Amino acid sequence: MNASIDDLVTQARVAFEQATTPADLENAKAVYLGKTGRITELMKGLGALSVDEKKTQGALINKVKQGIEEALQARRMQMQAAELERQLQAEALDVTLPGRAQHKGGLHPVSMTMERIERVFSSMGFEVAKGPEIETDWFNFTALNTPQNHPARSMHDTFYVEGGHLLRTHTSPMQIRHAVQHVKRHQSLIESGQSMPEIRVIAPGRTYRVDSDATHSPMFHQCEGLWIGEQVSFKDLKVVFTNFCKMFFESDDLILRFRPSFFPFTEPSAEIDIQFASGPLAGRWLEVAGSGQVHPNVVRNMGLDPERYIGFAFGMGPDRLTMLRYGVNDLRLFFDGDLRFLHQFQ
Ligand code: 2NL
Repeated sequence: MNASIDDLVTQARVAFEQATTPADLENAKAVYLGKTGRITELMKGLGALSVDEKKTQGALINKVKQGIEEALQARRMQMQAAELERQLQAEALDVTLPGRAQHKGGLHPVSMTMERIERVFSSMGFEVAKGPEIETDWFNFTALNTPQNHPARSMHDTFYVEGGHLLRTHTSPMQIRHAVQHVKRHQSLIESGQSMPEIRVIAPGRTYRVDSDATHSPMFHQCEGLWIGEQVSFKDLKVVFTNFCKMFFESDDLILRFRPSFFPFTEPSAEIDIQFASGPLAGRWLEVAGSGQVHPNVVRNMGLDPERYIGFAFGMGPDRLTMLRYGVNDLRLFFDGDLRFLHQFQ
């Protein structure tokens, strides 16, 4: 009898060990310590015993009960510890893993040049005008004094789209649009014979020509500039463009040369060449822009009297300026989208 009572602790311990969940453990506990459990049954049996037997048997049952409770408590702690360990494992962080990279975007080198040009001219009081890439024949050619038979108008050189429209071959049409708006805005001033505020604007943007090789892309960038007033001279063109070059290339060590040329929209006209005194391009004359005094017919097409208003215009290629500034030797690199090339500018 006593031996089997002593065994109860061992039996209970085994049952508790075999329980794998807290619910299992509570069920196992009920078998020994519950209302109809083994210990309770033994307690009930004490009533039939003598006083002496009650004493020894009661003490023994209590000892066994205590042993079972200890075994239960030990198993509970063990389960809690195991559960905690499992959670820690599940939530473990491997701090040695490489971090998730934050991929930062960046501007295309030509966009950097465009923004640079805009900043420099803004600092000299120029507005920045942006507008349509699909143009009318009037704004792209006729208003710019380009005759009907001019080769630039041929299908060979210009992309034509439906409805007689075309992809602009330069950004000058945007300057005409800007000038016409400017003149309209100040019409009453002009009609009353007073002075109109000067037109000072640049037009940066995408332009298109039927042309494709190592130095020509069918889509390329252009930035034109226009300054119209009553006292604007070729001297102002020289000052403005020289200042621009010095600011753009961040160098005072350069000289400009204005070489006679021809454009339908300017008269006289000049190519602008630049020469650096130092650096990898030192000593060579590099062509950077076309320019000239705005042709009287073009001034008239802006809605102004060419006898009173005069000015200059220029046009340059930001793609080429980007190549010069960063030492890039192939124009096509700008349009291939090769990240190995583009990353170098970030
Ligand atoms: C070049 C030549 C040039 C102009 C652009 C212009 C614009 C107006 C009126 C008169 Cl609204 N002229 N633009 C003038 C001379 C040259 O660009 O070789 N560009 C890359």
